[in-house]
Amino acid sequence: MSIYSPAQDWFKAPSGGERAWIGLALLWCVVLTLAMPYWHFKGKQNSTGESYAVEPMKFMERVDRFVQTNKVGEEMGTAVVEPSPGGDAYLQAQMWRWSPILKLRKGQTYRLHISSLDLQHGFSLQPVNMNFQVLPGYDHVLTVTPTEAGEYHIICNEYCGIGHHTMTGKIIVDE
Ligand SMILES: [Cu+2]
Repeated sequence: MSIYSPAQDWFKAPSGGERAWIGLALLWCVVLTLAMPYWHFKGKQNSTGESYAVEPMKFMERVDRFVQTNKVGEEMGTAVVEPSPGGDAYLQAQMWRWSPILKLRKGQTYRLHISSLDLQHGFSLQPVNMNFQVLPGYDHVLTVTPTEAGEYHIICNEYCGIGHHTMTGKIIVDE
């Protein structure tokens, strides 16, 4: 309860500049609301939302099988794996590493399966700045076609504990 009650006629309808700004803000709300579904369907770097339920241990088994069949090398204890063009590629997130290192070919399309073994992580691909949530229990499939050769770095952009800042990975794209 306030000390003084407000005057009975406290409400003054907005007018002039105030009215214009309210209208502008409202219009912008409408534009952004429409932009969300539009971009979901038209944005070229969006996920199609393709995802499947998967038990973390089952996903780990698939990743292991993928690594065993397609391994081409090793870098600092992490397997370097080259999936067949047009095929499936797997990327596993866990505290606090991304594995394996993927070797892709420019212009080829891959089905990239991403999931986490423990808790929520954030897949952030640099320097192109593509970001996706990585959740345990979900196999999130991204259809990717690298358009430029080079080395891309993956960082975790979802705080996941004491070693979060060391959680980095790599994708190599060859010509
Ligand atoms: Cu993480």
